Amino acid sequence: MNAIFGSALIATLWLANPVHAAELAAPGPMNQTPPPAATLAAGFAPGHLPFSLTIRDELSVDYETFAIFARPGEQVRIRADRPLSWTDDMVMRAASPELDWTAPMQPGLSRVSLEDGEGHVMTLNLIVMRSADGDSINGYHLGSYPSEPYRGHENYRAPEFFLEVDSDLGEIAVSPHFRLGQFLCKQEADGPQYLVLSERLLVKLERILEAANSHGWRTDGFTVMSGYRTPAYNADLGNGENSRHIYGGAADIYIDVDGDEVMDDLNGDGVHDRRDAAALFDLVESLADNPLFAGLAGGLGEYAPNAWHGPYVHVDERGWNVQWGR
Ligand SMILES: [Ca+2]
Ligand SMILES: [Ca+2]
Repeated sequence: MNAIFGSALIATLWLANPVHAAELAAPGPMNQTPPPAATLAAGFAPGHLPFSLTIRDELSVDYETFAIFARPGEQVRIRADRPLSWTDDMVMRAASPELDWTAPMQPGLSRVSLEDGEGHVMTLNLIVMRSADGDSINGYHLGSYPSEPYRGHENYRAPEFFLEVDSDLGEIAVSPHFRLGQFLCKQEADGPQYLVLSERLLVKLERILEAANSHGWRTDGFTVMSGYRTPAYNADLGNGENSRHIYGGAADIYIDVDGDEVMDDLNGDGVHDRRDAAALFDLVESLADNPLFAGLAGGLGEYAPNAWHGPYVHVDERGWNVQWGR
């Protein structure tokens, strides 16, 4: 008797469930491409557009929001895969796939809208950086960068220009799910703070975030426990002088949807510990050969909790894969 009642109840619930109701509905028009259901977590908006840009001939971006950080006067080569119109406060350009931008000499933000003629818009935050003055910039202490780039790699050359960030600029989006202020050094400052930040790291973090949601960890972002570090701050932490953090190419991240400022229980075993960092590490490791991660190789480190921090994972975009922490 109970078994029959139970079956009836399950059947009732099954019919009332809107997911199943949707599955029973007639299919939509053939020209509507359904989202790849197996690859997207319900409710997560990855922020992709139907068009893409290639920035400086090396980084492909198809996000609704992105940022480019440029030296004063830099000629930034930007090519789109179709004609896009360009609009900002000062300039409107006719639609073209050639969107090269000459950075003004004055540091600061230019906000640009790129539109494809079909209503799809990319917001680009173009930020001109400020020149450093030796081991400081506008009174903000940086410390000393290594005089020679690590193993001769160009992306380990000491930066000469830095993003100047006040409280307003810290709030701007640099990609669909990350703000500039999340990457600031924890070093104290009286006035504006300064950092360098790799556009390639932003793409890598967005792709890991999308993969995390596909994996079933529903989250709209990562907590960036440590992003940019000045060489001085990095040295105080006791880190090696070639840390990818001092080049703005690394982020120590965890997932914290419940807001208690430590990594959530990703593996669902009821405790928050190193094994949750391991779960995130395993996910990032599994992406190494994914075509979406071509050109995004870098470091991957797993960290156990201690007295100062919870479990987390280090990711960077140094250009070759290396792992540590296990
Ligand atoms: Ca948490
Ligand atoms: Ca756990």
